[in-house]
Amino acid sequence: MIRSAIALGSNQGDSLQIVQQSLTALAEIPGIEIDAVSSWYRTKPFGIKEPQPDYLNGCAVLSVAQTPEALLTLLQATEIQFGRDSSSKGQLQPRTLDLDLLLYGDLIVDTHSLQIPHPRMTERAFVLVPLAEIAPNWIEPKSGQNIARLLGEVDTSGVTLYG
Ligand code: PH2
Ligand code: MG
Ligand code: MG
Repeated sequence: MIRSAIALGSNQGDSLQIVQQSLTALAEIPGIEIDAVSSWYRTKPFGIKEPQPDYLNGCAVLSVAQTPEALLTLLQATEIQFGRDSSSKGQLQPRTLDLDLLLYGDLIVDTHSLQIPHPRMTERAFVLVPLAEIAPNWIEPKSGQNIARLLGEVDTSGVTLYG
């Protein structure tokens, strides 16, 4: 099994229920085990120009038997299962569920359909705050720096504990 990290996000519908149930659904897939789940955070929309509701964000560490490509396909299927609009436009529209593949061991993948580590994770406090809770020592292989160190370089003011 390979250790992999994912980010969860939702800013439409019953977000807390959606992210929690999506983890239950992922745990039921053969070859996927959930090793750690972060706290949930309420976060200001980041990098989006139009006004949009706050997000609920968190991260999970998984052990997976799947290849990165197969894991991505399963994450996308789970997004759709939880009501994600499958049309490709509206990338930055509000969504019921966004599951992003962040890290897969220390692998670097750079293809059209898949980039690992997630190319924007190092600038996103809404990813680094929860990820640093559960995987502070994991080295992001492109920067060569661990998650705790990367967290020290971003503005975390838009990220607060949920609830
Ligand atoms: N996801 C994005 C863009 N901006 N901002 C926050 N706060 N949370 C997200 O999950 C998020 C975002 C693209 O997927
Ligand atoms: Mg995303
Ligand atoms: Mg996504």
